[in-house]
Amino acid sequence: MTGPVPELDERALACARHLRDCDRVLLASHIDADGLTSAAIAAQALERAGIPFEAVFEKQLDETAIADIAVTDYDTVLFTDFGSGQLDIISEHEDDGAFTPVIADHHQPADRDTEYHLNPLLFGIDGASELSGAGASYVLARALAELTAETDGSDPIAAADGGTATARADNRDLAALAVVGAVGDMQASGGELHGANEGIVGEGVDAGVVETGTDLALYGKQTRPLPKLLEYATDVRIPGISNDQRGALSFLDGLDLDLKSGGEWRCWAELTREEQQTVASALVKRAVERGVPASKIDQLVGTSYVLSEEPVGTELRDASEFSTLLNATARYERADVGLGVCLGDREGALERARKLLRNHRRNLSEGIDLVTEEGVTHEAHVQWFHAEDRIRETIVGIVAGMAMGNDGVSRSKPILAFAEKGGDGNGGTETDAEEIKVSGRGTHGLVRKGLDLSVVMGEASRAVGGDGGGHDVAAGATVPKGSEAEFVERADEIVGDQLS
Ligand SMILES: [Mn+2]
Repeated sequence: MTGPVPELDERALACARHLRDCDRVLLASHIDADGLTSAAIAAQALERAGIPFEAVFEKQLDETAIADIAVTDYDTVLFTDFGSGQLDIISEHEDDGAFTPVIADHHQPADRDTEYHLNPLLFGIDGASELSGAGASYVLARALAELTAETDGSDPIAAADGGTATARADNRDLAALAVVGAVGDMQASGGELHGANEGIVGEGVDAGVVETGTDLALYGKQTRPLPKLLEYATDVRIPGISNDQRGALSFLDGLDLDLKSGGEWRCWAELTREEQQTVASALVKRAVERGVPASKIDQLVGTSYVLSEEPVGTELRDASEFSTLLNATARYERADVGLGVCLGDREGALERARKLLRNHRRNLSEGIDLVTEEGVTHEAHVQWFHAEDRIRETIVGIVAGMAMGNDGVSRSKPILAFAEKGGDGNGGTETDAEEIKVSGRGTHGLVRKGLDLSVVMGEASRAVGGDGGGHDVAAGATVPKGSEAEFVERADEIVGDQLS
């Protein structure tokens, strides 16, 4: 077999052989866009291979979650998009004979290994930028199909009607979900996917489920009316258009194009190629005139990943809009809805997912209003606010990042945002939280000056009896209630050292 990632072939086949011989499997996956697409890929591969399974989702695969999995009477557990980092705990249960783990993950492995462990990092492939959890699951899915074909002695469905059916028979149709997972895990850097991910994109293109092209790199090409597409695009700030409703409208009005249909603004995806080119060149021209640096202007264009079998004008057609929709279901712990959308439920699940995304956007804007109205407290090197139970802990970090730059919220200091764990974000709920979630957000400019929030959040939280970590520009921690002031003091010191 030459799978999409040849380095992983042998291990993937070993994992697939073990799964094939199981009477049934428990599928456990992470709740985020990559975890949901991982589960959807694994679920379809298991189903097509005739292996019964049940799926469970966890926000965090901690000791308790693994113990809960161990007491089920499944002999084999397939972990997707997590499991590697928890191998120390998982292996203890394996040693006790609780279950055999099969792991398709891309995170840094703990200091133990196991036989059926499929992770790009074990084979010299970067798990942060070249292969996602969904990608690892896809490699496994391709291996499962390979075994099925061997057993049947042929490609039965392919023989009957070729084309798409071939893609289904060898699971290459699942490449579309793997691309959504990789994009959801922010693996498209510099506007495109790289390395092992490129191999998967290639299989998706061959299978007719993915189309790539050079296109405007703005979010919302399928679903946002043109003025909103331009107004909300703030990764590359174009003065007079970004964050400027009237500016965006007058820019479009100034083009010699008919961009409305039935009185409504059209979406980017509905424009002809010529119309798109006219808008894009006018946008670039405007950016140049307004002094946007060339390196920034380059970022206006990137590779688009289109799911060609999905209808034009829906979130599902664009990998980045699809992954945003999935993240919205994940943030509100509706993995069932996200999985349903991935598995093709285009009515109930899709409508519920859209509603979750609308609510999510409303929660974000209400959260930003709250922070802007109440303001933040400025220390020497950091600024902070405490949302208590008025902003949901799962979104307080995004709110903090988006509020930076608003009145009174500086972009020259990192921001720390506290929220009670377990709150619903509506206030007034009796959460009796013992634990407080802290999210830290910086800017890339601060990171270039030495800021590393993963260190700040990790050290400051451990100093007060909590724990945390993450990335240089964004990190999180959990601390005991009542330790917030001490946490801020420690964080302020560490940031001061980093930026000095
Ligand atoms: Mn992932």
